Amino acid sequence: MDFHANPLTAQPAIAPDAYRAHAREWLKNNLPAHMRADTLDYRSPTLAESSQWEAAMYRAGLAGMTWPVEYGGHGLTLREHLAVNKEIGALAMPESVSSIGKELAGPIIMTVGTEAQKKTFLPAILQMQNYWCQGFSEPDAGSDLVRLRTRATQEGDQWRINGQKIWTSGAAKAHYCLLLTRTGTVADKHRGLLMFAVPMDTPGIRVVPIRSIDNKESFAEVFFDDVIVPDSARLGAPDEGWNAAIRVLSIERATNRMYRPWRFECELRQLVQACQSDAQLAGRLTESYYQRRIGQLVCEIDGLKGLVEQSVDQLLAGAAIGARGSLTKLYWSNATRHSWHWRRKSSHRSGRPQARWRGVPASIFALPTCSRMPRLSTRARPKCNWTSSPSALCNCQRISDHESPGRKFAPRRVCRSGCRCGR
Ligand SMILES: Cc1cc2nc3c(=O)[nH]c(=O)nc-3n(CC(O)[C@H](O)[C@H](O)COP(=O)(O)OP(=O)(O)OC[C@H]3O[C@@H](n4cnc5c(N)ncnc54)[C@H](O)[C@@H]3O)c2cc1C
Repeated sequence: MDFHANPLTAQPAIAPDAYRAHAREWLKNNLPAHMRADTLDYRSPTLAESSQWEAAMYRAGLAGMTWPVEYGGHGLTLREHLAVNKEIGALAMPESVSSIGKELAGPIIMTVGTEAQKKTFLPAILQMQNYWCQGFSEPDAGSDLVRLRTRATQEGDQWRINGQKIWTSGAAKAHYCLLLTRTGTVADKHRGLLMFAVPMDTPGIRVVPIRSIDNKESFAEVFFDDVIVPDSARLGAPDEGWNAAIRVLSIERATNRMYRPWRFECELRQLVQACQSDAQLAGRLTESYYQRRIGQLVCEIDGLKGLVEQSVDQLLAGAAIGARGSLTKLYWSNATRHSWHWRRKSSHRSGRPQARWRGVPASIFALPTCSRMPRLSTRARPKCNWTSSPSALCNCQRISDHESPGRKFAPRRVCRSGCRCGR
């Protein structure tokens, strides 16, 4: 692959529209065919290929737009970031393999990191020289993050870390972990939390992959047994960990993967085109069921676009995003679910599952939602084994809302067969 840096990015003050046009042109000319999920040539890129591709995007000015020039960024604003993300969304290109570094670790290092940490980590993230994972969730501290127990104890000018994290995306390939720890007791709740940048090759760190229902190992449990890190690995002041974590989470909800609505739009367009080119599926498009589904998705996509644009306006005006960040995540989750549900249903009814939308990512089943769970599989579903015990949980830990929509915490019937049917 031959990637050329675009001279446009060296110019000051380009209008966002011109920047967007530059992004469109560059992506169109440089995205390898085998990385386009809407072509027959598509194959899942290797880590090295993704890394090479993202480094080239950075050199062309399509990553690190808002980061200061002294830390390797392009010194632009969220307007240009949004403009580029619209074009990234418009193409069926692979997800970033370094989004935790670029979109979570980078911004928080920029906010609370020391000058030495900024100079060390930020350019390396943009140049795809290191990957990050996010060590926040624990077995007993998920939504209620303040219950986390992973403990950091200061010993002179170093820290000893003991504990366990779970659902750590990309832990197996990560070079660094953005780790949230506790210096006091669990009773201290939001106080006594401390964040670190921990090298994943530090002795005492053990990564145990979690195999998800789609047979992938994108998550892991990460164990910390007497892990010693120097004080220079600390991100922010002791006791400032909660504020740093909240910043990370608000970035995650509001500005991370801003391209989502434009990507949904792209996928929906491809799906409709695929249906139109297939005699059996084309008929489905005239059915009111599918028309309602498409209409619903279009509304959700438009709503999500509006939220993203408003968040950018608010951030540029220096205002806090507040609840809009959570709303964006909720809209995104619902649109993801509805989109996959519709794909499954259309391919199942036609009897011709399309390669493009055959695999439902397991992660969508863990997304927050107010809608019903889609079925996990339309084929070879094992017979369910129902129980009426209100206290019983499904073996796959998923609570049924089939029989009692809206009462997810008090199901009347749950599946006990361990078939992972989602019911
Ligand atoms: C795709 C994906 C990637 C992830 N990657 C990472 C990662 O890299 N690093 C990381 O640290 N974590 C990661 N997570 C984990 C993450 O964000 C957890 O899903 C989150 O911490 C929730 O924890 P939990 O699974 O224990 O659910 P729980 O906290 O047990 O919640 C289960 C359900 O109960 C609901 N619930 C919980 N408390 C309440 C309440 N008080 N009132 C009403 N409803 C409630 C929740 O909304 C949810 O529906 C990832 C998750 C997903 C889906």
